[in-house]
Amino acid sequence: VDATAEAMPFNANKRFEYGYDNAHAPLEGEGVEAPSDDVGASTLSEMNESDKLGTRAAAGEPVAVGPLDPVRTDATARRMTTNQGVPVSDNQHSLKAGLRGPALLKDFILREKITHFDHERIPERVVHARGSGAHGFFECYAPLTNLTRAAPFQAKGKVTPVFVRFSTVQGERGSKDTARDVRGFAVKFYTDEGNWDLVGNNMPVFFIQDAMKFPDLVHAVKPEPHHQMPQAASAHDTFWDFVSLMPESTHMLMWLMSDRAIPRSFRMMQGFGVHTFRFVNAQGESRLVKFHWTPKLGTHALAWEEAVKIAGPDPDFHRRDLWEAIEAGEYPEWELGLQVFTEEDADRFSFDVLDSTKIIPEELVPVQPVGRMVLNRNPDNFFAETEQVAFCTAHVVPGIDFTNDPLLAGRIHSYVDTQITRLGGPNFHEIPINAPVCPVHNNQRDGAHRQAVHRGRVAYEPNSLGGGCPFQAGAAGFVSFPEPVAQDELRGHPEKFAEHYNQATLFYDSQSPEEQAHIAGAFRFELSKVTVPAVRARMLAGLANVSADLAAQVADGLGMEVPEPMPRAIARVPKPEVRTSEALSMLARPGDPGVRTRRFAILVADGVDGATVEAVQGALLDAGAVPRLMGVRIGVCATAEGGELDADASLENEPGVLFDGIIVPGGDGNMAALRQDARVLDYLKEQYRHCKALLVFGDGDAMLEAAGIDATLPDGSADPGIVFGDDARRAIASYIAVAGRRHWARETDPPRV
Ligand code: HDE
Repeated sequence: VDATAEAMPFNANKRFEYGYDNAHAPLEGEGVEAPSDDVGASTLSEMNESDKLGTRAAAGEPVAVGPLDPVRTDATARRMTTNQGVPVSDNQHSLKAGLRGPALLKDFILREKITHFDHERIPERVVHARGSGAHGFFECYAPLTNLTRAAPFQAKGKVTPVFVRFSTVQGERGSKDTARDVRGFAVKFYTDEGNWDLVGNNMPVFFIQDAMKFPDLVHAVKPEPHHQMPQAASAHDTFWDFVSLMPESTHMLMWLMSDRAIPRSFRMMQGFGVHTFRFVNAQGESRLVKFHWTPKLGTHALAWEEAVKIAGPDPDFHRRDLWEAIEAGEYPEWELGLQVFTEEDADRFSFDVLDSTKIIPEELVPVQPVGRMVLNRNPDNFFAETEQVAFCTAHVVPGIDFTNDPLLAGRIHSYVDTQITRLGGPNFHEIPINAPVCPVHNNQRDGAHRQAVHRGRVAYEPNSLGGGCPFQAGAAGFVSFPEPVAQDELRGHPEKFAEHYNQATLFYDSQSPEEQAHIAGAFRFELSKVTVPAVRARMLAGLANVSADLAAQVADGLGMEVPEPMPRAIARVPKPEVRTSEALSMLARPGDPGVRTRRFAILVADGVDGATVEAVQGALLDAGAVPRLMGVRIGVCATAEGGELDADASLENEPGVLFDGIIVPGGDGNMAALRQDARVLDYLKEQYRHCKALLVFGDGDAMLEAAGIDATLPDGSADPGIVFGDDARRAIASYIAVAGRRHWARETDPPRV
């Protein structure tokens, strides 16, 4: 019998069932040859050299591949064993008393396999359950020694390995990526002085001011407890009931109802540390600081209807996008910026910097770039890395300290605490993805699943039997900033915390008309899902304090009147320093609006003009975009010139919502097959509705007409997002110039097409 996989289109270990062999036991010697010993290999990964381990950073980028190497395993050319290392001879059959007899209890191999399987799930994160991670590095632009002694900022060009996890908040582990939601943006810096976790979000503010309200918020937004609906959605009664009773959430609601809550990609969203943190330098001097991550590709969003439709064909849309970009060597990059200010500056602001529902407008404290972060390696194993990574706000390093933000205080407790349940004990710091890259020595001992083998009899301090080790680091260690506290213990909050609307107004007033329309549309959609009219009315009363215009639009969309504005909690409303801020509008600061890494569908069918396809494909590839040939079905189609093209995807397996742009090449009456396919018309309509750019050759204008698409904007001017390919070369160039952004000007409410 030829045992090569190609020659045996069946389970080679069950060959007897296919008449090759009558034996029910493995052939003698089969599956038990000892692998040749790798002389000199000292780690599992060295013994298991394979291509997978070759996915390393380019030269000069010393990322965190080193510390994980000893635990990376690869089964290539290895025999199968039990968890105890016992070679397994037959992985197909349980041990039985006779071929038709009962299975035997002593089959430890079956029992080990099933027992392990029975326990292979761990609890999902109570929030941020759905996420995707990647490895990379942070590189410092210039030393910040005057501000902080934190290790990553000590020298120009210093590189610190990082692991980053992006997430949605409300949905369960398997929920859709494109829900309207806040995105988590958690960065673990493996510094020389221990791990620093900057556990942020893609929005710079939060719903609540005090950790005391966090369980209430999460219970309100998660699926309702009686029937566990809806999944990964805030559009339901309990969420709006809660937030309408918590006016402090109004500012965050503006962000959540904006397009920031439906990012185009994890690679195209900002990140924020949210709280005010503290930097402390070697002299013990302190400055207050806010952290900002700005994506190199710019901040871009989906259209709401598109986000809803993507959730069907590709619930993994963001996970896939991140994975594919890194595999393709298109490493996502962010710049880290800081807002640095003093306590005296903070005292002068009209808001409290300890209040996480407030930003510090960039007009008051500019953001200074201090370094960049590049993600350049996908995890080897989702569970081992992305699922087991444990971010904790309590993980700070010398030079970084907390402020008295009452939301942060609760987080410092919560993250460590939650890992004890999720990861099954207090030793989660030893799981390879969580382990620091610097040595760890203390007298903490034992606990479930201890990995370290502590030598000697001393596990206390002071000691003389162990030479006094490990010894305290003194001033070289983490020294808490000696912030004076001289107040009575009490429950409550400072006066400025009671101002809830100024910055919600600032946010709304800083948006472009298109962005404002999307915010109004999102409130309308969400509140239309609220079944209790009094909750809708209460929310409208809150919005009336933000903007009369917004409240009126939302009320109109719900068929309601705008009620009296909700009474304000603060007697004298402080005057805001800033009325509009460009930094708050994604469209005002789109960053790079190019086509790099964007996905394009080129429709093909028999009779397609092959030369056009080739030209478009080549130009898109040159621009760093990802063109896909989209057929009525996958496989070969004939070009007008008599050549052949191989369609990568079909209208059925990759619907148009998964693409940033669409190209209809000419040829044979624009490919008769496509014109007869109703899905093509839907495809074109959706591209148009979601304001993406279209490039149409030949008599494709007839196809647009059939789809009801008008190439003029509501104001009568030509739609710059629809390019006609009369002169192929010029058309392709002008298409690429406009195809990286959305053409919102064509949007009407309700849609025309
Ligand atoms: Fe979290 N949060 N959070 N959070 N959070 C968790 O920790 C919590 C808050 C954020 O990819 C949990 O390991 C409290 C703000 C991210 O693994 C938990 C409060 C911000 C992630 C927890 C907040 C965040 C979490 C759940 C209010 C932005 C995912 C599992 C006092 C600055 C990290 C876990 C990852 C995860 C608690 C508020 C961001 C329960 C008590 C504000 C990105 O510990």
